[in-house]
Amino acid sequence: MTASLSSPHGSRRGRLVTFEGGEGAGKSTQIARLADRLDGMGVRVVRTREPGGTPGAEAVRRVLLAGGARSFGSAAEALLFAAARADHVDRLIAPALCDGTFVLCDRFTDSTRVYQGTAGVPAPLLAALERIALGGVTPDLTIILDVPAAVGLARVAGRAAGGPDRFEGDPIEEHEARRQAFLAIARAEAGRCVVVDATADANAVADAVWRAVRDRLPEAAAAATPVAGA
Ligand code: T5A
Repeated sequence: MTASLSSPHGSRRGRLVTFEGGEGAGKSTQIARLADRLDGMGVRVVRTREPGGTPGAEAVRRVLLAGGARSFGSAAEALLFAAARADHVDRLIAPALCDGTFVLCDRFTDSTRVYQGTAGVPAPLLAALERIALGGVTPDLTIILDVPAAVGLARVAGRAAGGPDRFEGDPIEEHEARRQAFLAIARAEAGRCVVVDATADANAVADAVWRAVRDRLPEAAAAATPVAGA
C-alpha cells in the first residue's frame, strides 16, 4: 500500500511520475510501456501530458505549440504554461493522486525550468509560477530520458504534416543546451530524478525505466504482487 501524504489538495495516496527530456527522447513511448506494465500488474494508472491533460490546458497547448504566444516573449509563454499546469493539477492530477492512482505525466515543471529558463526567464519568476501552479503537488519521481539532441530531432523529423512546432524548430544548439539543463536538474535533485540513457532500443529503455520505478517507488511493485502472483 502507498503511504498517505498530506498536501493542500487533500490526502495523497497515488504517485506522480513525470517524464522529461528533449524532443523525440521517447517520453510518449516509454509512458505507454510503463502504463501497460503497471496496468497489467493491477496498479491503477492514468497517462497525461503537458501542456495539456484537461480541455482548458489542451486549448492553451494549441496556442503555445502553434507559436501563437511567441511574439509575447518567453516570460509570457511561461505564464501560459503555468496557467495550463494549474488547471491540469487541480482538475486531473490532484484528484487522481487522492484516489490512489499512479499518474504518468509527459513533461511537467522541469520542462518549464529548462525551456523557458534557457530562453532567459529568471529562475525566481519560474519558481514563483511553479509554486502557484502546483499548490504543493510535486513529482515523486522524475525520469529524464537522455539522448543527444541530434538523435531526438532525427526521430521526430518529418512527423508532423505542418512541419516542426514552436520549439522543435529551434536551432540544435538550443536543444543541446536544454539537454544539459535537464542533466543539471538531475544532478541537483538526485533524490527525485533518475537519468535513463534513451539511445538504446525502446525495449531496453523500458526495462531501465521499470528498474528506476521499482527501486524508487517499491510500493508500485508491492501493490502489484497479489495480482501478478509474483
Ligand atoms: N514545453 C513544454 C515548454 O517549452 N515548456 C513547458 O513547460 C512544457 C510542459 C511540447 C513542447 O512544449 C515545450 C516542450 C516541447 O517542445 P510535445 O509535442 O509534447 O511538445 O513534444 P515532446 O514532449 O517533445 O514529444 P515528442 O513526441 O516530440 O517526443 P517524445 O514523446 O519524447 O518521443 P516519442 O515517444 O513520441 O518518440 C518519437 C519517435 O521516436 C521513436 C518513436 O517511435 C517515435 O517515432 N522512438 C524511438 N526510436 C528509436 N529508439 C527508441 N528508444 C525510441 N523511442 C521512441
